[in-house]
Amino acid sequence: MDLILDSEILDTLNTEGWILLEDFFDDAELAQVIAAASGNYPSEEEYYSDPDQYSWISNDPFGGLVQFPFSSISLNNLPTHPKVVSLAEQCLGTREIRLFRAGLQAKFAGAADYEQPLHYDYPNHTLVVPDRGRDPGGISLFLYLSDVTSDLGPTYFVPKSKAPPVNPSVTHFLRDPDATHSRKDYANAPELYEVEVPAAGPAGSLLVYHSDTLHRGSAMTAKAGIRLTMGFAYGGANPWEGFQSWPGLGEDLDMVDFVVQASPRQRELVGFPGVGDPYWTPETIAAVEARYVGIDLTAYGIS
Ligand SMILES: O=C(O)CCC(=O)C(=O)O
Ligand SMILES: [Fe+2]
Repeated sequence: MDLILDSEILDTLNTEGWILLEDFFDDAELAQVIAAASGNYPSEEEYYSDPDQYSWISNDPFGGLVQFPFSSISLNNLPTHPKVVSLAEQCLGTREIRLFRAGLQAKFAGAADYEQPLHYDYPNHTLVVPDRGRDPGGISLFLYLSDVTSDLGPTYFVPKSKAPPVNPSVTHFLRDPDATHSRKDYANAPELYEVEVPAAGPAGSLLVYHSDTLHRGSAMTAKAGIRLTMGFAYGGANPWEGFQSWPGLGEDLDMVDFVVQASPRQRELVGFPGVGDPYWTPETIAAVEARYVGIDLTAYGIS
């Protein structure tokens, strides 16, 4: 396993529950990804000159979400980039991991209310509760494709050292001490908002946090401006964990393009049988080659 993080940073992730790594990719790689990602959205000038034309962005805080697979190979390869995979393996302490989800998200200041209550990500990434002593739990990541300044909606975190222990009965914590709510898994906890910290950082930063770290998306207070990120999540290769369904996208032509050019390890991260899996026989290799035109399955052959 390649070690991407030095032990001090890994300790910070484990004790505080989140880290922000600047300059994770080299400049040329990052520039290519930013250019491809930006193509999915109006520019700042285009949006603010006629916001009504882009109602898909403003009608809902997740309106600017475009989920994997994308129509660009450089974007498709990013969530399973070898450096990201090594990082995820190191953070989760195992090679037995899966990509749970990936998506580009653009938020435009003034377009929608991006404020969220403090929450954990695990309740919609696993059907049980992470047990970090015994299983790897999960991690969520955001690659910043634009500068995320304090007025452009940085994610806020309650460091684990200041957070209450996870109580699986409560997953969302509201700022207003008097807020009423009908869900029994919501609680009022204004004190947590006193100790939260923003994860602001320049384009190229990679935010990594545990699925049981309290965090929230925040309002964009700038008059204008775009926050562009790619978010993704990894966790254990278990049927009780996940988010998007990759087999359900099997007929999506962007998924087909991704699979054809991906490495065996990239394919494994979205659920393909790995090299050496008993699934692979001369017959199945021929059948999968027939399904995916142009795929090279040499690595799966019995040598
Ligand atoms: O967009 C963000 O900063 C965080 C979003 C988030 O935490 C979520 O949607 O679960
Ligand atoms: Fe979240």
